Amino acid sequence: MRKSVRLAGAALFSIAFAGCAADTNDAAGSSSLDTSMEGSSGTGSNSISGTLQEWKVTVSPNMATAGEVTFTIKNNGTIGHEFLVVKTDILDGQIPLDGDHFAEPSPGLEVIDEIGEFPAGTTESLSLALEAGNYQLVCNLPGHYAAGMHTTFVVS
Ligand SMILES: [Cu+2]
Repeated sequence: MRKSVRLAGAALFSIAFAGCAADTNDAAGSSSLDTSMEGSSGTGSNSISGTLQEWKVTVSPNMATAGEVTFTIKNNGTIGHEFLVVKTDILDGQIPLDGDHFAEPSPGLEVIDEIGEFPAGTTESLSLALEAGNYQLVCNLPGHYAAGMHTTFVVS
């Protein structure tokens, strides 16, 4: 079940990324993720940078306005991590666990999308449309949420 969720997330990511690339000129086809926002308007204030490591999630800024939000996340740890965008009013770190991780789906939360587990030392991006509300940005690999890999994010 988790495997299918991951695949769905990866597919959505690909679609979102392709859509993002289509917004820029063909001439920008070779540009990196870092420069992609230069060619478009309206997404600059919703560009979020962050890191994953053992055992925390850090993003800056930790808020955005409703609409398209782009997360650029580096795995600064020594092992693989994943990055989930979870819409929930549950307090930071308080999502009830089913064993060593929380179930997807779970009552009181919605996993909007995710970057599936990616290796230490690499950076991935995820663009998605977010509604106003309270979010947690988490890693839900076994034991990682309980160990501290979660932070709050607010969309207004
Ligand atoms: Cu992790």
